Amino acid sequence: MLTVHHLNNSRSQRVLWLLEELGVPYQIVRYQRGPDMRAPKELLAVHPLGKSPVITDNGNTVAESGAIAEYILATYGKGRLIPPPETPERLRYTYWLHYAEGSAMSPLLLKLLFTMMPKRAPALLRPLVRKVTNQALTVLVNPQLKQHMAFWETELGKSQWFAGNEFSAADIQMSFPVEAASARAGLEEGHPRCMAYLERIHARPAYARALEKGGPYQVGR
Ligand SMILES: N[C@@H](CCC(=O)N[C@@H](CS)C(=O)NCC(=O)O)C(=O)O
Repeated sequence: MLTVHHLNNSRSQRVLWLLEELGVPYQIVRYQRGPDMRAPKELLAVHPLGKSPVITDNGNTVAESGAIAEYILATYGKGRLIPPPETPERLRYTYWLHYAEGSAMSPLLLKLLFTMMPKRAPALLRPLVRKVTNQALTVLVNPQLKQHMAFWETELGKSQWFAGNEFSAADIQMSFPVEAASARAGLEEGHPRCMAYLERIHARPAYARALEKGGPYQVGR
C-alpha cells in the first residue's frame, strides 16, 4: 500500500489531500518536528535529504511534492485532476505545478527566516540583527511577495481555479504558498480573489478529511 511519510504541519498535508481527492488507499507513517522545526533524523532513512513529503509505493521512493503529485496522478489518477493534454489548461496546470515550489516558496521562506532571526538572536545583538533583516525584508522580500500575490489575484480573475474552470492538482500544489502568504505576507489586504480561493479549497470535503488524518496544520504561524 502507498505510504505517506508525513511530517506534522508540513507540505505533506498536500499529499494526503490529493490522495483523499482521488480516493486512493494509503497509510501514514508520522514524524514530529523538533523544537528547531527540523524533521527528525528517522526521515533520512527514507530519503537522503530527510525532508517531507516523501512517499513509498511498490518499491518506488518519491520525494518532492510536484514529483509526488505527478507520480500519484500517473499511477492512480485515471485522468482525474489534470487537464487533457495539448490544451491551454494543461499548459497552465504544468506552470502552476512547478511554480508553487520553484518560484513562490523562496520569497515566502525568506520572509519567515528574516522575521524569525531577530527573535532568536542573542539579546545584545538583536537590534543589529533586526536592522539588517528589516532592510532585507523591505528591499528584497516584501516587494517580490507583493508582485507574486498580485499575479495570483490577476490569474484568479481569469478563472476560478489556477489551471482553468476545473479544480486540478495544480490547486493542491498552490494551496501551500497561498496559505503561507495568508499567514505571513498580508494576503488578506487587497487580494479578495485569493481569499475566496482559500475559502473554496478549505470547503472541499477531501481537504477536511486530509486534515483529520494529518493532524493539526498551521502554515507559517
Ligand atoms: N520543495 C520540497 C520542499 C520540502 C521541504 O522543505 N519540506 C519541509 C516541510 S514543509 C521539511 O521537511 N522541513 C524539515 C526540515 O527541513 O528538516 C517539496 O516540495 O517537497
